[in-house]
Amino acid sequence: MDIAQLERGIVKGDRRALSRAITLVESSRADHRQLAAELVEALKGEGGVAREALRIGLSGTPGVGKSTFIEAFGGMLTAEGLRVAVLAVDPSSARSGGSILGDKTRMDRLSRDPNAFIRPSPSGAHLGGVGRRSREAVALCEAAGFDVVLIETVGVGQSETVVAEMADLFVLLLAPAGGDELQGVKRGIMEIADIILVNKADGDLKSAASRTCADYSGALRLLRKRAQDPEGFPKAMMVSALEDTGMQAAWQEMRALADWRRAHGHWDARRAAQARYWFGEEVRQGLLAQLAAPEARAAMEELGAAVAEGRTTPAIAAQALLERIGAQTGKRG
Ligand SMILES: Nc1nc2c(ncn2[C@@H]2O[C@H](COP(=O)(O)OP(=O)(O)OP(=O)(O)O)[C@@H](O)[C@H]2O)c(=O)[nH]1
Ligand SMILES: [Mg+2]
Repeated sequence: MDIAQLERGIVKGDRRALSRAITLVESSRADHRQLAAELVEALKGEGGVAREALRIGLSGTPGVGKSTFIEAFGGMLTAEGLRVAVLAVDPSSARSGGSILGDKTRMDRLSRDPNAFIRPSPSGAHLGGVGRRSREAVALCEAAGFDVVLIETVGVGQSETVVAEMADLFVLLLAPAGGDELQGVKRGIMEIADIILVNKADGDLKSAASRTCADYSGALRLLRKRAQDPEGFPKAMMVSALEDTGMQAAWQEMRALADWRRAHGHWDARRAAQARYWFGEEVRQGLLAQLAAPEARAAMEELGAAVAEGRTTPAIAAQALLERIGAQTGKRG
């Protein structure tokens, strides 16, 4: 694996090099991890404002219309001459074969568009690994010169938070609610949303979409004001991915918000805070990996037995274990 060659390919915008690099960052092999880390580090110099993509996190429950939306929205962007990358983050790996097939037909035009790059989520990964892989894949797309990177996730579990930590904007896609109940959107998700798009505002669903949009506009106004928002944000809007309506308006709002944040220092501040967050995550993941190593597990077993038999206390045994792991780290340099 020639990292320098991959790097040159990515900087030129070579899609095959980008694909291979993403495969590399998705690998869990230790030697691949090392190469991937080096590649991302090498490409960091290629960043800078000129190559900074707008990273948009997009979340929504299964069936809300994410794929259909990305097809319409992404198509609009490439028609404007922008290059668009689409990455999927799927911590559950519960995606059925049907869904992937569905994506192929729902993103048919975009997947054949030379200005678009679509990468489905890697399967069989736990959330900690998924976060790192996706974040590195985003960095690769950025270095490859994409103007917009869409990071899609199914709205289950904590994946929204993970995606929000790698996106400049977070968009929540909702479907029209039947009756007048608010959908079970968790407060935490509402609090990280920058724009709520009520999809399927078409045909019979239009009036329900309109009510849902009003409900969420109201709910958003009740949230605590955030420093990173100009007047009027976060906001709820209606779109129809199927009929391709509201896409321009949604894009205008996203750009307006991104421009305002850039002009007021929030853009850089957010990226800096995210870098710090991912540093902490790497450290935590690294420590967990150390605990999973055979020697650590053996020590855990041994000291655990000692605690169970009352030969020592949990606190003293834990100290002993952590010291042993610390000693190992020292030896490995
Ligand atoms: N009426 C209407 N139907 C839509 C719209 N967008 C998507 N749909 C339909 O909703 C269904 C689900 O759409 P998808 O785009 O596959 O939804 P998804 O969120 O990607 O679903 P998962 O990939 O399973 O999480 C499909 O039958 C779409 O045709 C819309 O704007 N209006
Ligand atoms: Mg989908």
